Amino acid sequence: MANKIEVIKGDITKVTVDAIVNAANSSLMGGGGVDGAIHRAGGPEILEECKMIVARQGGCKTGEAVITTGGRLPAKFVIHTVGPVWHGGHNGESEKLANCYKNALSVAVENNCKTIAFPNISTGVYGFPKDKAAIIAVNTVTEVLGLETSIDKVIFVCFDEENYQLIKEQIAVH
Ligand code: AR6
Repeated sequence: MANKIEVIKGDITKVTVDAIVNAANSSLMGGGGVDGAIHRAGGPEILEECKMIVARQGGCKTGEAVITTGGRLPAKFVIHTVGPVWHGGHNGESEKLANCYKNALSVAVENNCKTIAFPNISTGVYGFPKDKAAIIAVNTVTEVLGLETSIDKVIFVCFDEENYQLIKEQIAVH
């Protein structure tokens, strides 16, 4: 399974894969961080599809995932998931973060995506400790790859050096 997981340092909006994952918020109306970067680079089509999803189901709950076009991005799709806000760790944060990875990958499989890139969900504005988040991210993706044989590659795209090193360490453990 480990040979299907990669880590790179960089900007997820530049990565050519079937789907990139967005660390969104439950409004699905865009924001700062990676969410802002994805909407800026992908163009207005992504927000248009988010609006249709909101009209249909009223946003996206923490831990859940929805899919839109990739618009002008090199990726075909954007899978929007909503990470938990860190409140000290006794609020189900770890389980919610694991659900983000699980549900994003299920949506990817349902849409025949074989290559998927993830940012470090919740480790920016939402304040999830990066070391804990890296363990959950790599453990969860490894588990799913053991079950979902249709996925060829999962790439962690880390924007900062600390996340890059932490994810690299976790991949080495598996
Ligand atoms: N490519 C890859 N990773 C990035 C990029 C990029 N272009 N830009 C930032 N990151 P954050 P969150 C990394 O704050 O903590 C938004 O406003 C960043 O270094 O984007 O889940 C949403 O609308 C960090 O490691 O997401 C929500 O309101 C990681 O992406 C809220 O922030 C996540 O940081 C979500 O907060």
